[in-house]
Amino acid sequence: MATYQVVNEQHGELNCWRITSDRAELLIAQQGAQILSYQHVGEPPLLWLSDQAIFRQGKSVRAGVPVCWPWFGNLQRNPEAVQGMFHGTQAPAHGLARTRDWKLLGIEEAASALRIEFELPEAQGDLPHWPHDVELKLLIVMGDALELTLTSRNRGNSSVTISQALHSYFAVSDVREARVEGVEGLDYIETLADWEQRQQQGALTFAGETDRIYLNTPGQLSIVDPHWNRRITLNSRGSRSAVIWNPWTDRAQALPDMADDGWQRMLCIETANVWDDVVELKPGAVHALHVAIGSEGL
Ligand code: TA6
Repeated sequence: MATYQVVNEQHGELNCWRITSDRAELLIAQQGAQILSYQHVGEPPLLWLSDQAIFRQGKSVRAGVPVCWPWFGNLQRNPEAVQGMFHGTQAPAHGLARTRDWKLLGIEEAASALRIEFELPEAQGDLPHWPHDVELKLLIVMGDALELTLTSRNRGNSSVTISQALHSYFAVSDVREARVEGVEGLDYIETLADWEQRQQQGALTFAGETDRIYLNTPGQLSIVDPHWNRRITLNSRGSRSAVIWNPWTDRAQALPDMADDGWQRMLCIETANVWDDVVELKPGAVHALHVAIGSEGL
């Protein structure tokens, strides 16, 4: 990475940075340390940014990679150990981290890659109704792949149990033509049919609303996009579960920050620690959730 440029930009109410290298361009918001878009030079976007995205404080942007932490989705659907960590009455969907301002620790060049690091200082005892002391950092490395590492270190004296996800929105030419490989034969939770456990037959293709938790996931999942002649690869560590989501027609229409046909151009594969894969952090313990996102021709 010979040269790179960092430009501070305001999008609606959100403070953002646009980081451009000779290979790629990344847009990231201070709120949630949320990547909003990412694109390799000469390729269609890799991460999707909704045409109707709303850039407002306290609201996660429909784009890129929201960080879901210290719980995923509806808290009531999490194991009791995760629920018991929150002492409030109104638990926001997908936790507390995605709507709070993170601190940019630094941007530096190392070994032909760019390292961008954020921290959520509030996780050390100052999150509303979540009185635990965890050092929470997100490291983003822009190199041959886009690497994300979300690290939680329990600084307190008692165990902390979390669920989490890197809720990544991928850009596809048309979700109806795309498929996800790596899930063949896996058990999954079908959240749209009473959270029933089922088994995946073959690769996953899309013909309707999809919202599933895949269990015991392998180290690599990929999205095959024939029209764009592209395979997006996700290589993960520290995760044995993944959520795959597409809202399809009716749900997309109900979302104020997604165009009615926006569902056609996106697909979420969320590298996660959910269901029976939640993380118990003993005092002093560290857990790193990692994904490297790359792309190659078919
Ligand atoms: O990851 C899937 C999911 O939990 C869906 O159920 C859907 O609600 C989606 O995330 C988006 O959630 P959000 O709170 O960002 O609208």
